[in-house]
Amino acid sequence: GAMLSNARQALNGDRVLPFYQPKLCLKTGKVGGFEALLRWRSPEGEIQSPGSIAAAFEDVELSTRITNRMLESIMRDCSRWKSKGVAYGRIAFNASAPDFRQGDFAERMLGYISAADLLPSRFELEVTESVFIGHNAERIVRMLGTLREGVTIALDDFGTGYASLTHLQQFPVDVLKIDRSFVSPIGSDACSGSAVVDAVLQMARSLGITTVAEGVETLQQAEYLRARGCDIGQGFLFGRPSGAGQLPDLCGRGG
Ligand code: G
Ligand code: G
Ligand code: NA
Ligand code: MN
Repeated sequence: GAMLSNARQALNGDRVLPFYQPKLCLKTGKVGGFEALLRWRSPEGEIQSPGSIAAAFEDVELSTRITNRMLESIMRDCSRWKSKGVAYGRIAFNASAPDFRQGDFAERMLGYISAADLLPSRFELEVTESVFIGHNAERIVRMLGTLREGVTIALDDFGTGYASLTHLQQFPVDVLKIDRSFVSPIGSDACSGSAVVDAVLQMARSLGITTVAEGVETLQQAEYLRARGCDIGQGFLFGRPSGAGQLPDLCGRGG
């Protein structure tokens, strides 16, 4: 389809790049890191969102190429920031289910990090629950275990799709990202608070899992989440995804 051919042409033309969106500690208001989000440039030079090539994330060959390309660019950016003393914190990147079909996925991710002479603890892998569906669970647990020698593992879009508490028990995750569809209604006329968000925060706390709220757009949402112990916020209130060049302005210095 058009999505796959757009993705292939963007990869072949070196028109795939990471944008970075800040993640803030809700307690201190400090930037603790960023999520790297794919963008691609159309042949006319316009920046496009990944929705327009989403089918590529379901394809083994293309999702592998995309993840590799993103990691190469992320490592290049991080090396530059490190040499300039930019305190970029921890960088999250995304992988999709087909990436895990490659037996050496975990080693490859760690390889990119060590080749750039960076620490695994500076990186976080975001996966959705689809990674856990229809695959050999033992194999996935082993891969996540290998990565987890340093890399933080986050469960993305939590509460949508296959959301199952079984997954939390079976798969080792450090972070839950509460999907934006639960955060957005908070503070609207119809919704002063969110029982689902409250319950997820409470459950995560008792499991010792760090929580991130996605899609935070208002001060009221940020304050609601902070008051209930949500650790980290991400959303347009704190900053939109932007090119690597903008990142140093959002960071402190010295690490
Ligand atoms: O940035 P935007 O909201 O348009 O992202 C749309 C979707 O694409 C999100 O679900 C996001 O998780 C996903 N996405 C963004 N970047 C990457 C990436 O590098 N790899 C994978 N697998 N998914 C990504
Ligand atoms: O699935 P994932 O959570 O990775 O998707 C993140 C996507 O959500 C990114 O494409 C990003 O552009 C988008 N996004 C980030 N913050 C906000 C926000 O505050 N509001 C909305 N509507 N979208 C956001
Ligand atoms: Na994500
Ligand atoms: Mn998400």
